[in-house]
Amino acid sequence: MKAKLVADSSANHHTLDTMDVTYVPLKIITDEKEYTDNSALDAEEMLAELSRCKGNSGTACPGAGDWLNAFEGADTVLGVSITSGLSGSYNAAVVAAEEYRNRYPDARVFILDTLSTGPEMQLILEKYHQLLEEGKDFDEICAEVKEYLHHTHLIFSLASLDNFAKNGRVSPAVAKAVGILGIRVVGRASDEGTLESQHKCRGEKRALRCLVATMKEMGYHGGKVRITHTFNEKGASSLASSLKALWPEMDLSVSPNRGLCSYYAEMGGILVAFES
Ligand code: X90
Repeated sequence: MKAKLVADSSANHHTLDTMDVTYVPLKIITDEKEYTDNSALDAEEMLAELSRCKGNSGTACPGAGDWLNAFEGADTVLGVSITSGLSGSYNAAVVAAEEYRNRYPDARVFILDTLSTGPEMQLILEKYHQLLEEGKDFDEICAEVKEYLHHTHLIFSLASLDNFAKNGRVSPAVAKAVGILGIRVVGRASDEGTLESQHKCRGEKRALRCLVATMKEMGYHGGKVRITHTFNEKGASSLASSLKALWPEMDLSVSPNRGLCSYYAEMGGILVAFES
């Protein structure tokens, strides 16, 4: 079996021990320039250019053709996408899956709509990898990963929702309340796969405490945690230390957001995916 793991770039390009992941890039687009969210993108430079650029900006999901190219060469495709509640990426992947099966009738393709993004997609990729290593067959893997998604969650602390509002992915009223200096919005990916703002916190310290409390409320009890951040190593490490103090045995990693998540989470943003 030649199995391939495929994800759109909102999963933040991370590596697995013994297997490659093929990433399908989203794009970040301004009046002046188009950024492709691949491994060559310099996200810091992109954010600096975006903050200087007065005009509009937005994003675009991959097309079916991009997903199709990524599937090429596999007889089994295990894919994962950003939430269909905010992006067309999942739909494009489903169209591509259909076309791939037409081209190669023996091929098996499964795409999971995470109703989430970023580090929660990382947890899913790790789960696919684990199940393959355990020698599970295609149907078992699909069933188990769907079940796993009931036990993974995404919460966040963001200092700005400007880019969400600009793209009509959150209401202007919600975005405005966060724009105030020093205010962080803490919330989660809703069951529908949209942004749900839950608390406004004054200052990062309070926001980080709020994240820990939210994890406990949502049933975290020592499972895996994946933290990603947009140029906020300090905040992410401080959160990691607070968690380690409570659950010393936990499996935790901290890594940077890449292009797409950096664009929406903006400077200082922290995303936390965890198992319940
Ligand atoms: O198709 C496109 O153009 C991409 C649209 C993506 C919109 C959402 C990106 C979210 C990035 C920000 C914080 C977490 C929010 C969670 C909501 C599910 C990460």
